[in-house]
Amino acid sequence: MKKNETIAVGLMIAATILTVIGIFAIEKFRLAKFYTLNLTARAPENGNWYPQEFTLPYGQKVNLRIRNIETVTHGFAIPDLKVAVSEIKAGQVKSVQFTPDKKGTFPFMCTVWCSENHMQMRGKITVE
Ligand SMILES: [Cu+2]
Repeated sequence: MKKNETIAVGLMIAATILTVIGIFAIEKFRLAKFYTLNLTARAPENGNWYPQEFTLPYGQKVNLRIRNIETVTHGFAIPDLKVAVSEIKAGQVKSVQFTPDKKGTFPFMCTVWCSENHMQMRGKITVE
């Protein structure tokens, strides 16, 4: 009886560990199919978006990770591709997934009034 209980507890622990590993593996596999791009949000006086110009693959799923390294809130939008992240708070990282469905060069910009240079907080995305 004692031995069976030990086996049962062992199996439960193993099942729990395998479930957790499985969830991470599925998430990793899901995101592996995405073209990932890391974007840093900074007000123009602190260097502006980095990178300020980049290229995305047409028709492929994109995972855009935006990191706000500042002490003010920023926003993000690519109006031509109908992509927007309303608020990225100080220190936050936000991810947005989309598929670029138009070729060309499009502006992207900050959508939150973040500094007196806010209107210059913009960049260019080329989809090809
Ligand atoms: Cu901003």
